[in-house]
Amino acid sequence: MAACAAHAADPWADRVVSHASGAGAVPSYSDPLTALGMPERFTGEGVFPGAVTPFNPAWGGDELVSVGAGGHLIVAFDEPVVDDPANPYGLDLIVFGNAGFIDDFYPDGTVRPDGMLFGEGQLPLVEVSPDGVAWAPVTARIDALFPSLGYRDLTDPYSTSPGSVVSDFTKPVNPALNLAGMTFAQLVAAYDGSGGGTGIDLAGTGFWAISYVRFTNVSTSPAAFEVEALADVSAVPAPGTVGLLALVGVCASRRRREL
Ligand SMILES: [Ca+2]
Ligand SMILES: [Ca+2]
Ligand SMILES: [Ca+2]
Repeated sequence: MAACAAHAADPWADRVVSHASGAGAVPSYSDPLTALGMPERFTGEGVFPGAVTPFNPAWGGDELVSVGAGGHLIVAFDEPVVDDPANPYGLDLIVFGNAGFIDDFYPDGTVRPDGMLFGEGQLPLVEVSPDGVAWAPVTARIDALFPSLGYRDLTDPYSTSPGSVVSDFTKPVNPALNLAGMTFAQLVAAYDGSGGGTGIDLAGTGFWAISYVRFTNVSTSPAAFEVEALADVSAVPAPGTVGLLALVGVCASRRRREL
């Protein structure tokens, strides 16, 4: 029931604990509060409006925070992020950035054969903690794969209007996926309903649940990474479990009828 309660609240980061811009941070991305709440589905409002796709990542000044060399960002979740065995691909936490695929076939939207990104950030040290005191590092190349996708029903990677079917920002992309050379339609299909982002597995940290995430820019020369949002992955019970739950539901309703 604890897991149900956790997901009844919102799955996004809730508080900024600490932030230092560091050297080389993008000046227009200076507000750490932009890392809280849901990832962006639509960007560039009032300037160049467009749906967020892996070819058109979020870029608004009110959407991203940049962390330069020597800087850091610590955010907290009100509900713990759990290393739940029912989380897809073992991934428990998703971090969204502003990297996008370079499109050699603009405006068709085709991932280059080498899968090259633009806006990819400096690789930070990412650590997690249950209490903000004890920390453990995780393996995560954030602000790179997988670029965000706001909608599932767009055919134009540079759509100037929103789609009508939203993606799931709490569902990780299959980390084994190789998107090289894919068209936008193939990419949307491959995301399988996910809204993208970098998936992180808490296994191996020694923590079964965490509430704090710390990003530290350990670069020695001015270089930055950007954080757009964080999400707690939604657990997906195995088919057998769903069957069992359905059975319990049937039993409960039958019992009610008998009473
Ligand atoms: Ca939250
Ligand atoms: Ca944001
Ligand atoms: Ca896990």
